[in-house]
Amino acid sequence: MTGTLDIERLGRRAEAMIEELAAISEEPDRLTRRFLTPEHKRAAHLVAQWMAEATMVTSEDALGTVRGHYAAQGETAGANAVPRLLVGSHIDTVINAGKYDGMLGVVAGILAIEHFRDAGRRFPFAVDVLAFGDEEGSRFPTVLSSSAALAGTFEPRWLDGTDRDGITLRQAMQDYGLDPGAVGTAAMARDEALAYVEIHIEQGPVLERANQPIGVVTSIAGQYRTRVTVGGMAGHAGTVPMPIRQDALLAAAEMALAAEAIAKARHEAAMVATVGQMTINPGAINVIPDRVAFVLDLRASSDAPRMEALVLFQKRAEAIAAARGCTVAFETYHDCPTAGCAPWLQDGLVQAATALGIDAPRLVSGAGHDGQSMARLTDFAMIFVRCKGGISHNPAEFSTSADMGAAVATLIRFIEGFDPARRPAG
Ligand code: HGY
Ligand code: MN
Ligand code: MN
Repeated sequence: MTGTLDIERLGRRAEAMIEELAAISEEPDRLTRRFLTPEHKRAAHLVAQWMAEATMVTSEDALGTVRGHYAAQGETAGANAVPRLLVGSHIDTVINAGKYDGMLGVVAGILAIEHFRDAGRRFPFAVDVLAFGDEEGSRFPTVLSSSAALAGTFEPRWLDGTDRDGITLRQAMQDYGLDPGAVGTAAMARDEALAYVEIHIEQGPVLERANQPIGVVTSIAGQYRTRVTVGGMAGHAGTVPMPIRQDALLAAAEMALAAEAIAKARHEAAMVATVGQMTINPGAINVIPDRVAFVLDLRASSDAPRMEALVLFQKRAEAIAAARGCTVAFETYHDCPTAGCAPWLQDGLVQAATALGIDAPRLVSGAGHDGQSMARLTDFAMIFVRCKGGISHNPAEFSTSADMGAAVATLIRFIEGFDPARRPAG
């Protein structure tokens, strides 16, 4: 062990670094930092600077992920295929975001390496700290794309997805200074990745209700993102009688309510359904909408009920469209299965917390995380940090420096005790 840890100081450092990142936004009066924007690049440069100061060798991969490499004991400069423990999270945000979602995990990894730098501590394995740029999927119709690239599961068709301004991911990558043709170079060899560990705010109320600063995640709920496009008939708001309207918006609204009813009926599967984004055409006050597109975000704690629910929703939506003389089309562009956290890593995190006198409960994550991508490459686990009122994806998102310090300290103890040989065979 590298001596006692100053948890309060670690927490204050985390808070200060998070504040610096929070000042980098596309919008003056709220935090929004989408993938491959100039603000993403500024945040990436700041994170790379912190990594370098912590004596990590920094690089940027083909998807813009910033990677900080803390060399293993005796590792020669430029050595290839060095087995490494991966630690990280994302630095992109939703629209009008909180400061902690994603950023905490990157900052925590950097603070852990800073601690080892100060203690002159190296390990038989390297440690890579990762700052992913597209976890939220708030710009392109992709989700978790940068961690997918590292895991080797990036899909070339994603390059043709466009943002709200019609810019393709391919073009945005080129504008950012990346080569879309080089995406494959981001993939890490399976035998290089020993495990992936992520610190993240809980984004829910469980730890606050249990009065615990941190928890250990058992699994991450699977999720669909399905674009629903409803076609109707434009008409004059003043002259078309109600019974003969083909109003695409009202059909879409009824479909959203159907999704809500389906999710409420499957509460035993912790099912949740959300429509957070909707476009209405032509969008004129006095014109009956003729085309409405929305995205259904559908999640559950296991995959079977989630699949059943999507089929049921599509049936109900088709019936609603038919009854209103409208059409409906579906495109599921994100289908991420439930991902289980490796028990041996969970146990390592619980032991690390226990060594600090913290009794970390285990809990499920309803929110998605880069760990779902990384699960396709290696075993993964997560530490959750209590957040005020469980509020997230909201500027009111808040975690205390003491709780963040406890999470960073737990990560430090986990890395010190990490032994890849404990990974179960097979
Ligand atoms: O949507 C999610 O669960 C995550 O915040 N991307
Ligand atoms: Mn988020
Ligand atoms: Mn997140």
